Amino acid sequence: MSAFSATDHALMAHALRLAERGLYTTRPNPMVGCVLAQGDAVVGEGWHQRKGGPHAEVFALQAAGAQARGATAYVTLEPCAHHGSTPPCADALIAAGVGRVVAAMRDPFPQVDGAGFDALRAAGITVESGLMEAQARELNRGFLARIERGRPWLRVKLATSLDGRTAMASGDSKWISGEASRHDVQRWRARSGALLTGAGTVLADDPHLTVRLEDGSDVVPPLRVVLDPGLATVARGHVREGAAPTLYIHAPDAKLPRGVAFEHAAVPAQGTRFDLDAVLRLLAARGINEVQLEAGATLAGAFLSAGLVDEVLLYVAPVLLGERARPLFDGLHIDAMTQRLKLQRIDSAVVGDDFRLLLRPLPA
Ligand code: AOF
Ligand code: ZN
Repeated sequence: MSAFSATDHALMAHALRLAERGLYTTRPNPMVGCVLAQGDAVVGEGWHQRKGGPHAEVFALQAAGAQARGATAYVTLEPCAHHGSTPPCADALIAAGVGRVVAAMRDPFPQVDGAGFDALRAAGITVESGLMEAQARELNRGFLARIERGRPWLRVKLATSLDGRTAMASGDSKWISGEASRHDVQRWRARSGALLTGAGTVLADDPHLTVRLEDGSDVVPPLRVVLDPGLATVARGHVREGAAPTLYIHAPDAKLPRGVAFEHAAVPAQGTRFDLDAVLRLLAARGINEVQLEAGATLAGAFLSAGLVDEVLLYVAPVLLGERARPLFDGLHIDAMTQRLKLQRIDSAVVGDDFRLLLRPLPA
């Protein structure tokens, strides 16, 4: 393992920032950034924008032209070696005469997985990997979760009162968090490949589950997914309005309503309880990297109890709803401190009058 210079770090940090520009548009593909440099002078840069479009390296090579010869390529992911929507980036880097390739990480995608590095090395190019790998993995945590474990990254978004309540006993929850928080949620929706909810939330809140960004950013609309064992909500709700597609997941024995066209898939269930792991695997198989759950305490609790939650996005509003209101997570069955579920704080911020916490469950 070689030592990377300060210039290497700075240029990889720049490549990561470029990659991030694809946050709302590259899925199911990963975000990738590429910087071509002669010493510390950048001669070309690019990022992957959309599935089917050119990869990051291609944009950077185009910008660099003849200056790519002998340059170092900083890439946030191993250059591809396969003929997918585009020809292999490894070949393009070789053809351009690049002298050295520094990657943040190997690409676990089965058709690449080291083959990109091998091709570059076989052509006599110096290849180093692992620079700012933690940052690169964090950026593409959804893509990596899908490829490496066959399950998307699951984020549970919840708005809570100061006393940990998410809805009144009646189900009413409009509104706990403030307008600034509800606006902030849009950005987290925008990076999600799917927005998941339950039939109960469709009936109680009638959400649209669409993305509306005020700055007009380009967003690939997330798939809306409703867990509806008996297909009771198919004909109602805002969730089927607008440009985004909607998928209904139902129990195998559900009766399909007649006269309504809708996309659906069956997942094993015991009564009204789905096999939640199977739900997530189904979404991974459809190319979903990040799932954002926006539902009530029942589903949130079920996913958490099943150990399927990767992060909790929590908006804490300075209000009290009292003990008759609904909790954050139902069904945790914790009786002693030794059974307590710990979460790690990843980020905290003030959003309007609310607090925003990003937390990840810690292993028991
Ligand atoms: C790179 N540079 O900028 C990206 C890479 O068939 P495609 O074009 O959609 O390729 C998708 C796969 O290519 C994707 O799963 C990932 O392994 C890799 N993405 N590779 O060299 C890039 N976006
Ligand atoms: Zn490529």
